[in-house]
Formats: sequence, structure tokens, C-alpha cells
Amino acid sequence: MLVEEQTKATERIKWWQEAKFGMFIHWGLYATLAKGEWVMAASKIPVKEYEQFATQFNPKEFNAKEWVGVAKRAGMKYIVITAKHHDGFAMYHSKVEKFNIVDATPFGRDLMKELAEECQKQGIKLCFYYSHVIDWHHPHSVHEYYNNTWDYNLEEKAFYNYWHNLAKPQIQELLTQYGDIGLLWFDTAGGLSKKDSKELVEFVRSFQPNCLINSRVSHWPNIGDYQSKGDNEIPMYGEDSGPWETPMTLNQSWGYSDRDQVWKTPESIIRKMVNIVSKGGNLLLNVGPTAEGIIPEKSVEVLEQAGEWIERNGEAIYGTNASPFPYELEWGAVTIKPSRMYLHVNNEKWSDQLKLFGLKNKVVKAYLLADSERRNLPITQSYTESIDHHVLGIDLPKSAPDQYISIIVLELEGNAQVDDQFMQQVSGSVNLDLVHAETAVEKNEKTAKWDFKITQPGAFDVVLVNFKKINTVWEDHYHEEVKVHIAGQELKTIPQEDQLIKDSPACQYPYSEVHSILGRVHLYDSGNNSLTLTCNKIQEKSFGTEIWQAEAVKLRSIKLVPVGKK
Ligand code: FHN
Repeated sequence: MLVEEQTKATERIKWWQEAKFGMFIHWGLYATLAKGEWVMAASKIPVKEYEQFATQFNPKEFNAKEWVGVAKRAGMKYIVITAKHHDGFAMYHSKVEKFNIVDATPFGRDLMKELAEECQKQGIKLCFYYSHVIDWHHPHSVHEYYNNTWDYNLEEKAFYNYWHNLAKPQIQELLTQYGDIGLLWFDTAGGLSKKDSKELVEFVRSFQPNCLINSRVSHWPNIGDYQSKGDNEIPMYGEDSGPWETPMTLNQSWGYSDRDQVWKTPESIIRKMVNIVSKGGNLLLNVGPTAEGIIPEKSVEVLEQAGEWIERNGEAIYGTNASPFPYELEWGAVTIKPSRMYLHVNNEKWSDQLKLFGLKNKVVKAYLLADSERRNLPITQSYTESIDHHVLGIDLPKSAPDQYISIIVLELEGNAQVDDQFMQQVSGSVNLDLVHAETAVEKNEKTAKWDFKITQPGAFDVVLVNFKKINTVWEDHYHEEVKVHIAGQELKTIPQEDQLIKDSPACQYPYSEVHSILGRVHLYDSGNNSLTLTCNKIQEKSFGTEIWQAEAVKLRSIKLVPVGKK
């Protein structure tokens, strides 16, 4: 990219990177069936029959002020709403297609106009989701896999008929009828050519040069302003060098489903948000309103409770940068600002003293974010030259001052500088994320190698960490031996599902975190070590982010857990 273009891109995305938290709204005609947004395809509902639901769609309870108010109270800074999902129904007044909320329903109001006005009033950026390739209503839309073949014959489809007569004109409408649009969220680009993808980006820019575009505009890499991770996917520390987001469900569905009552708790939302923000990402959290126009009560309750925490702790969230440590910290997470570090401590890890390894700066002052008087917390700092080891100790009050996660602010001399080597954490465990390994392929064997520092030698269990998608048979993926070499010792075993964690900070439905104990090793000396893993699951990161493209089992990391401290 040219320097001038890069400067423009950096400027364009600044508001979004500072915002951190947005509301995703999946709302469409499918809400009348209350079975999620894929109901038309799942039940192969013919277009003519599906169109009939519009005659009953009358969301009289819709109130733009209330909806924007929910986002605001949750601490969200932008709203991304489905202007058209895969069913092809436009939730705004489209002049090019009558299958829209104004022309086809008794409701007859352009609710996007109402939302745009309200967002403007309440200082929230309005953004649109637009399903640009899948459209089950239009006879000529063509996706790589998911087409309406129950009404239309695939061979008779002429993609450019759809593209020029519906998709592009509707995108133009969205960019010209509702004022400034924060971003366009495209989805499911399978089959769209590189040329069409790039032209679409230019097309959007020609109407609104500052409108952001997410990476799902195309399946070709490096198109768009930022990376949308897979649905509900939270990456590893340092996995993405550019801006990224996690689109996430509050329960297990996007569009309203009366069967889905598996809600995340406010605590889980806060933890995931902190985890995402500490890795430099944004959280785009979904609600699926009912056909009447109501955001489900349970969603509002969870969002409001999460919002109360965010309101108290916003200084450590908005406008921050990612943690400089390349691994998950066992007590929580870190965010930074110039000359400042925020330690987000999970309340169940709260103790008399918190220790942080690897911070090189002098700490000028430490205090609790919850303490309006900013009273000093006693600290000690030491450095052991022989093993190049920095240790900060912070004495803490008896009880954690906030709900779920309590924040310690460190004022630093200069901007945060840390030892970015992998090293033992305070409990003695070492987390080695795949993304930071040196990988190689030799004689059909894939290896990953990490260097790390040991400060507390001893015996360790070696644990392989994978994320496994629901309904996946583990043995289909792990049926060969994996090998670990460390300090002259070798472990060889077929990994088993020894422990299943359903809701860890970085893992959630449709994935569970699986721990496999590979065996035990002994590290006798302090200092530098290396570990090599041989495993056929080691692979370069993939670009596919839609849920059906995501791997069924993803290798994340390997851990050394000191014996007796699991
Ligand atoms: O198929 C869609 C799905 O309905 C939903 O809109 C999600 C949100 O990220 N995107 C697609 C699947 O990845």
C-alpha cells in the first residue's frame, strides 16, 4: 500500500479501534418464524411462501430510542444491523426491490431512518450488515455453496444480473439514504472474484470514503479495513498484526430463536471482552430481536449488567492498546496506554499480593481503578541479572474492589516495555501459543519449536490445548502419535480428551477447550530451554472465517504445568 493510502486507512479506522465494543443486530423477516436467520434455507421454504410472512410482519414495539439506549447503557459505541440478510429481505426502504419492510409489510416504516436519527442523537455510529453474495430470494445470486436450489435452477443463474441489478444498487442506497455510515459489514463472500471484491470496495468508497469495510467482503486476503475473525472466534495473543474483531452471540443464535435460552452471563461477557481488548481486538456482540421489535429481555439484562462494569472501568478499555505480553496471563489480562498499564485481575485470583514477571519499566505509582482517591498500593520491583528476570510485586487490599474483574493501574516511567520471551508465570506454568512457534515441515513431519525461560525448575505435565467444534469426533482428528522433545526427554502419545472446558476466556460455543496430558518432564535448571512439538495439526493460519470454513479441531498451544498445581 502507498504511504498516502496507508495514512488514510489508519485515520479512517481510528474511531473503530478506540471504540472496542459494538452491538450486532440480526433482525429480519425470519424473526416471524423465531427459528434463527437460516430458517428459509434450513426448511427450504419456497420464495412465494416466504414472501407471505411479510404480510404478517408488523414490529409495532420497535422503538429506535430504546434500542440505541440499550447499546449505550451496555457501553457499546456502534451498531451493526442487518440491512439485508441471506433471505434477501431489505429491512429498509429499497427503491430497487419491493421485498422490503416499507413496501411489503403492514408496518410500512423505514426503521433504518429512525435508527439513523436516533444514533445521531445518542452519539452512536450506525453501520449496516449486507449479505452481498447469498440471497435466497433473488433468482440469480450465486454463492459457492449456499444457494436457493429449491426454487431456482443453479445452471440458469446469471450472477451479474443479481450483482448489477440488486446488490450494488442496494449498497448504494444504504450509503446515500442514511447519512454517514460507520462501516459496511459484508458476509459469506464465497465465490466472489478478486476483481468484483476490489471493485465493490471502490464502489463503497466512491459514496463514503470513510466508511469501513470488514474482511468478509471477500475470500481473497487483504481486502477491507480490518479482519472479522470467525464467528465466536477469539485469537491468540499476537495472532493478528492488523485491526480485528470477534463477532459473538449472546446465546447460541444470531437471529431470534425461541428455542435458544443458553445465555452468556454478564461475567462471561466481561471476561471475553477484556480478553479480546487485551489482544487488540473489538467485540461485536449480537442481539436478535423478536418479530414484534423487542430485544429479548434476557439480552437487555445481561448487557446492562455488563455495561455497569464497563462504565466504571472504561478507562482501561476504550482507546487502549493490546497487551505487550505474547501469552495469556493466568490471573487475567493487560491493556496499555502511553506510560500506563492496566492489570485486569479476575476476582477469584485476587490475593494479598499480585506478582507480574517481565515488566522492565520503573513503576511510578500503582492504585486501584475503583479507588477515586488513587491511594498508593505498596509495590516492590526487583531484577535478577543472572536469569534476566524482572519481578513486580503489588500488595493488595483484602477484597477485590469491583465485580468479576478488578483493575490495578500502573503509572510507568515511559511507555510499557516488557520481556517478550516466553517464560514461566508465577504459578510456575508456561503457555506456549502456536502462533509464536518456529514451524517447519520435514519429511512430511510438521514441527513447532519454542524457546522459553525457566525460573522455577521442577517436574511438569505437558498439556496440549486444542479448541474442538461441537459434534466433532476427536479420534477422527487425533489418531496419530504426537511427539514432544524437551531438555533431552521425549514424550510420544496419541492425545486424548482428558479435560473439556466449555467456556474459557478465549473459547466458547460452538467450540470447547480440550486439554490432553501428553506426559511428564523434568527441568532441572533455571535458564533458557526449548520445546519441540511434532504434530500433524500444526498449520499456517487460514483465512476462511465463516463458521463452515473453520477447522473442526484447532491446535492452540502447549502448556507446561508444574506438578501438583493444575
Ligand atoms: O451465515 C451467517 C450467519 O447467519 C450470521 O450472519 C453470521 C454472523 O457472523 N455470519 C454468517 C456465518 O458466518
